[in-house]
Amino acid sequence: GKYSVAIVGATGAVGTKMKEMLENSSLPIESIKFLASKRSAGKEISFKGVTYLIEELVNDSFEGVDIALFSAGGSISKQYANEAVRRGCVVIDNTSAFRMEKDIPLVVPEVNSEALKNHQGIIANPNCSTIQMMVALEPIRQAYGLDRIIVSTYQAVSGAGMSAINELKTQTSQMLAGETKVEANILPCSGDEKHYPLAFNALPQIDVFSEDDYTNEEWKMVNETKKIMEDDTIKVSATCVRIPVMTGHSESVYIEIKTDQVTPDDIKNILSQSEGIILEDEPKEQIYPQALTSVDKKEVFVGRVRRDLDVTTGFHLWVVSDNLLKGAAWNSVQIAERLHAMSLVRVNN
Ligand code: A2P
Ligand code: 11C
Repeated sequence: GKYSVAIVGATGAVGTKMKEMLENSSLPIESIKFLASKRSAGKEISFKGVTYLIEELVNDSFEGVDIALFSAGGSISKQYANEAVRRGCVVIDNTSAFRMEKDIPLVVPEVNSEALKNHQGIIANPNCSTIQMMVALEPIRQAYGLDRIIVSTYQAVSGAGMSAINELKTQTSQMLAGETKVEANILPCSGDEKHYPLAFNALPQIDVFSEDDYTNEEWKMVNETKKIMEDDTIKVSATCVRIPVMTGHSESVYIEIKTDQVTPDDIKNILSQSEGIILEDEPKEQIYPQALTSVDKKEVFVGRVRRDLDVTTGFHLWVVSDNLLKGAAWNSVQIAERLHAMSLVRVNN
């Protein structure tokens, strides 16, 4: 049959992209509704050339809905996801609300689609910076085993939502106009006490600080990796940094594999044949992944593949993807397409 679909947070940075991904999806859609806060209720939104009115999110919004894509923040997911499931709706949640819950699958389709089989109504979409790293590393792990990951990220402001995008735009134009002191009210993290300008800056804080002086964003990369790869023994450390880029997260990834005698060409060969990856790695031609050229693309771009100079099993890679697409909206819609293909669009397993 065809599905009734809802987007929760339809006016947001990710919600807007969810709509675009659904417009281009093979998922058979019978009807669709766009949910947001009271502030947006009644505003117009167009889908496949038809105009819809945004509706205020309430529990009964999910009556008769088969699939809901959530991206309105963790607290909204905690409040409404189970209400949706109770009404027979499968929830694909793009927030951190349920990711680490044991019985909730955390899915990157290229890596662990099989985990969808155990879903009980809610499926979690991983953090954007985790997703692109998983797509790049899973083929290498399959071929050679993976012992350790050390990653530093260069993350775009759109990951922090529409208000953060607007804050960076304002600060940038103020600084270009010669103002020396610009206001900061949102970044690095709306839930923290101090705020710093991102314009012409680099902020080594994404989300709030937690155990061992790592931030939550860094812990997400550690814990989600182990869950998605189903291996608690992989060593992972992360440093997450926000930079003044609009869209496209970049990552410097160092890995140690479990096999000797592997060359960078071996790794490039594997990556070039893997689902969801585009290898861009021609140093002589100055070809490598860039945030700007990743925008509006669904794939993960990998380049700068090279051996470590000291560790024989060590390699370095540069991994870039559109954080709003593969990092969020596309991964969620891709999960919906897989659920459909696997006949899993139902809440009772
Ligand atoms: P609204 O635009 O009506 O505030 P972003 O991540 O870009 O900041 O977007 C957040 C999304 O979550 C927006 O679509 C926003 O809708 C939605 N949202 C925020 N608070 C609520 C709420 N209380 N109920 C429903 N949707 C909400
Ligand atoms: C960022 N990765 O770039 C974050 C956004 O856990 O879903 C996604 C936060 C999350 O700010």
